[in-house]
Amino acid sequence: KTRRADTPAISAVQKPASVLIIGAGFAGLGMAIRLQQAGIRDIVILERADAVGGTWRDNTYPGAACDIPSNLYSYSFAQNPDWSRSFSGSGEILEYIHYLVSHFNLKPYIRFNKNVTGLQFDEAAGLWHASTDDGERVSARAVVMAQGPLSNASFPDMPGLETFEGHRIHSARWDHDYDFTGKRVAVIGTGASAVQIIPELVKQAGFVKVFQRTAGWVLPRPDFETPAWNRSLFRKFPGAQDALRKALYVTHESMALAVIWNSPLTSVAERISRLHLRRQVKDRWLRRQLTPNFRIGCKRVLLSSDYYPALQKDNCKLITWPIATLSPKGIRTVEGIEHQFDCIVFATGFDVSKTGTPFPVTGLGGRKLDEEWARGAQAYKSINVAGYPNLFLTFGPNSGPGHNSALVYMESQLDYAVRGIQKILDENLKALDVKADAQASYNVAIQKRLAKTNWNSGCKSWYLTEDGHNVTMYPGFATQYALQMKTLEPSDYEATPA
Ligand code: N01
Repeated sequence: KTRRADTPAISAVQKPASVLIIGAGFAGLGMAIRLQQAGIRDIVILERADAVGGTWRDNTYPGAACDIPSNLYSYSFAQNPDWSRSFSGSGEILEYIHYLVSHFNLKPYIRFNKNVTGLQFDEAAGLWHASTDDGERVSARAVVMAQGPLSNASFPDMPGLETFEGHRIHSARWDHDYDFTGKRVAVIGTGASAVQIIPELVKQAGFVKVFQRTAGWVLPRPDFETPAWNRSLFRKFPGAQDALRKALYVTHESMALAVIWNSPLTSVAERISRLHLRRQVKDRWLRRQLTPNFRIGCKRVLLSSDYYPALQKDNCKLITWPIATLSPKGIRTVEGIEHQFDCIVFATGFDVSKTGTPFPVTGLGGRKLDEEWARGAQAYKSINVAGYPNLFLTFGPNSGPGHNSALVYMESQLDYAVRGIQKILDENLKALDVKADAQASYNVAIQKRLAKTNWNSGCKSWYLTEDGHNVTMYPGFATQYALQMKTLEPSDYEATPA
């Protein structure tokens, strides 16, 4: 049917959906699968890009891969027996995401190029209204925010940034048309993205200078090709893959003891990392420059077996002088030397909003979520916020993992959201709103536990707000997190019938 120019916008007459999901990355698609499996199919997914995949669609830099083993970095309800490596590359992870879309027939739910610009709760109707930047309005009984915590690439606020006349590339928005062959390249940053990019860049570029502000802890990455017999075993006996997944889960859980809290295992992990450095870097001066000055776990632990060797290639140099300014020709460090480049790669991370929301969210009585979160985001069990009924967050405040697969945490959140949404629909509720006191006491307990973690041991990281509050990470084992998400305690919620 063709729409006449004077017909009202479709949205104005569209029937509200049961559930609106914002984002078609891992979380949004997983949410749709779990809802579908619970018999809820009246779903709309709004995706701002023109393709699914979220972070794995965007992060296509050379060497992009996951630093959690693939058997754990996938959904337990959709295991992939065919992973080609122990740690898969971004291309294969994206293929897995495409597989989820086709296998679970998710395409019909997704509306691409729909950038949500605001969410508003209509108290009288018990509906959320989402507006998009092309002027559409989509309404739903419940909303799941799955726009991703690391989806906005950030260029640091450096003097002279705009004056640089060469090429600028951000790790999360790679320019595949740029030919690095023979080029003079700078890499700013030495975090998880940089340690994957640098070994690939040195293979192609003329030379690479790496600007390090803080040396990170690096552990070896046991990456290998999966033998064919292993894949056929997993295909024939899915139980064998389940068993491996459980073993990987337990191993990662034990890492919590090393990286979350300061324990004897913390020192063991540091010793292993120092040994890795000593084995791979013979030059004492370089080793000193690469030795971290904070406790392991305070920042994200890096996994790489080829980062240190890459730094020692003839065409690579580590620069530890702080950057003073960018100039038209390159980068000037504080001791006054100008390094000239054709291209600067910014592996400088993401704009992780810890005090705001990606778009205005208006709840009961016109309250605004970013005003409430101005001094640090908080939620009940990381998923619900008092005053914003029927709204579920994925990777909300204090749900980040430092030691285990993000997807393990994600599954707990998705299943919790299904429980809440089922309650809203089955009991025909206008509003299911977490009580403010339940949220407050949950957060008092979380902050008390956070104070004792390595994240608060003095380093600066994207986990913390400017004033040192950790509103990002969950201070415990993934198992603890999963347990708390197993039950939706009705007494913690205010339920308003329609
Ligand atoms: O970003 P980062 P990332 N001047 O913020 C430096 C996930 N991830 O993209 O440490 C100079 O960690 C900054 O220096 P410093 C993972 O959760 C996962 O690498 O702040 N330097 C740092 O070295 C990870 O935690 C995978 O002193 C500046 C770097 O830039 C998250 O993404 C792979 C600077 C930024 O490191 C982010 O990782 C990749 C400045 N002004 C990423 N500003 C997996 O394998 C910043 N830096 C799953």
